[in-house]
Amino acid sequence: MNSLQALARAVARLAAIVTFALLSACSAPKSPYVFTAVTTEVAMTGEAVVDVRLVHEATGKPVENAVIFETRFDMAPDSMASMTAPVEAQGSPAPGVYRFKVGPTMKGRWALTLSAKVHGVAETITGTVVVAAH
Ligand SMILES: [Cu+2]
Repeated sequence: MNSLQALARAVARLAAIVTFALLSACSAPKSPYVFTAVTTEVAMTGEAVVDVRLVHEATGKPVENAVIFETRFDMAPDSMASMTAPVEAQGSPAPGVYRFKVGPTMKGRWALTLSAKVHGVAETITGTVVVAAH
C-alpha cells in the first residue's frame, strides 16, 4: 500500500467515525418533560420560596404528582458550582407546580436542579432552573 492509499483509508475511517458521532448525538433521546421557573427572583432576607412548573412539552399539560427525589441548589450559573445552599421541597401548591424553600447565602444567580419520577414514565426526569438572589 502506498502512502496515498494509506491516507485515503485514514480519511475514510475518520469520516465514518465523525458520521457515527453525529448520528449518535442527534438520536439521543430528549426528555419530553420540562421544568420551568415560575419564580425567577428571590430576596436574600426572609423566606425565599421558588415555584417550578413541570410540563409535558408537546401538549403543554402540567404534570401532577411528580415525586421530586433529589434537589440541589448551587451557584453554577455564576461559576461557583461548589457553592451550595439548603433547599427543601414544600409540596405542590397548584397542579404541576412544585414549591421549594431555598436559603441562598450570596447575591447572584443560583441553579435549582431537580430529579423527579412520574407515574408511568420509566426514565428519571431532570431539569435545572435559574433564580436570581437579591
Ligand atoms: Cu457564590
